[in-house]
Amino acid sequence: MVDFDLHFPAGFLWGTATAAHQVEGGNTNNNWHAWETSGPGHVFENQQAGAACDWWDGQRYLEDFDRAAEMRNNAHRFSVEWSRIEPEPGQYDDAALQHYADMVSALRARSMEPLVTLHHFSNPLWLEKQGGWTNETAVGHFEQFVARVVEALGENVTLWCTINEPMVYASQSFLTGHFPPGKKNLVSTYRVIANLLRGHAAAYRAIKAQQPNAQVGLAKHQISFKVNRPQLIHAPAHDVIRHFFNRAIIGGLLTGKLRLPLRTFRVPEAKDTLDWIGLNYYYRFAVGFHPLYPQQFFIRQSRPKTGILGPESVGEIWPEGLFEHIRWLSDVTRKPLYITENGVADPDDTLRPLHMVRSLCSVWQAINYNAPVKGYFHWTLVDNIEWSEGYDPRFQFGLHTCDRETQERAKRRSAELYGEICALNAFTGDMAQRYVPDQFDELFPGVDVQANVPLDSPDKRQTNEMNRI
Ligand code: IFM
Repeated sequence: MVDFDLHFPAGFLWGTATAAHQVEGGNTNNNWHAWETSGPGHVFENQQAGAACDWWDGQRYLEDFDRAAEMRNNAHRFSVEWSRIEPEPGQYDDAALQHYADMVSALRARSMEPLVTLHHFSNPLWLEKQGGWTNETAVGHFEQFVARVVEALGENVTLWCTINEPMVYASQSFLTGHFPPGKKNLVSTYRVIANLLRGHAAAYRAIKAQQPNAQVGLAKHQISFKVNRPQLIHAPAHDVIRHFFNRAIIGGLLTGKLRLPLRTFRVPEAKDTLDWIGLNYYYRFAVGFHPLYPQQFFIRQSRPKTGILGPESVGEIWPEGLFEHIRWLSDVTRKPLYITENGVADPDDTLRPLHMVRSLCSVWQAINYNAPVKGYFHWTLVDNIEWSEGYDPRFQFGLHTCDRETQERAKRRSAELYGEICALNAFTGDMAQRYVPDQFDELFPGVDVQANVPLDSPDKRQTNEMNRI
């Protein structure tokens, strides 16, 4: 057996991430329900979230938190649903707030740290009717909502995520039209990005006013990009899209200036409003200049033709990209970093164990370059509704399956692997041998060189130390 351990720092948080609309069920007062029911063509096979994973009426979050505890998770990231807590402007539902307080207590009872997301794609219908985030009044509404949630959950939550994936939300809702309200308008996209940044800043201050010691951040989705050839022609397109998608918001948080292609917004209140930065990472795309895409600054993105390819609509699955994003985000923000989401859609669980290993090797490598990574939240705990992709089985991201008709769950093998990693706070050679034996040589090249050395040889141990990664 090859002997090595990749240890993670003491106190590292291990968890999974979920989002309210994707797991709760019965959310009928938000923009996503309106979108699902006003198709056709909005969601895969015109599906609706329905009961989802039944975390609301059936309180099945309790059994799923047990599953997380069984995986020896010491943290969980979930989001609160604005439309439940504030069903009409200024009217708060105490029972809904109590439900979330109960979820927090259930996590604490299982020795899990809650990380609470305040906005994860869904808006109350009343907000949507006012223009949603295109209207700057959303900022003040969000601030008041956040203050109410913080008051209700109190000191039991100290880790807050203001907004999940602002660039994904803005571009899917207002540029590609895949999310509600299904618009394709660059001016609105820009306005939404600026307002989300303002919303984050307002939420940051609202949280700090009540909890000066709270740790507040946001979850930033980063994409890896590969430049098409010839690079001389395509590199500028790459630089524009990388700046737009990966860097502009971060720049806004650091400088108070949101520099988007052809337009800069001044958002001075956003400066210095980060205690930590969250990284959501999934895919790599190939990008290049294309004369037929004027509405997208003449940029076309496609997936590279080689590598691990999941469903047609997503990019190349390239776990090693985590390293570059961790390095860049921690270098520029100089803040602690959480991997707030990372995972792979894989109904048969054939890719997930290797994906998890390659991802965590990348995280470990970044930590060994002194990146201050504090935790890892796998997306996701149980299969759930994947927004416009609905319940399409090709988009099952769960460590556990979830049959939405019967609500039965089953553990995938990768949940066993994750449980072992979390329990030991390390990934070991023994785990690699058992979970990804076929890929071992590819993952740890060089270990074979010593194949003839007796197992207990100190030389071999030393060589393996050197060959970690
Ligand atoms: O399911 C989503 C999640 O809501 C946001 N980040 C990406 C996940 C997988 O696509």
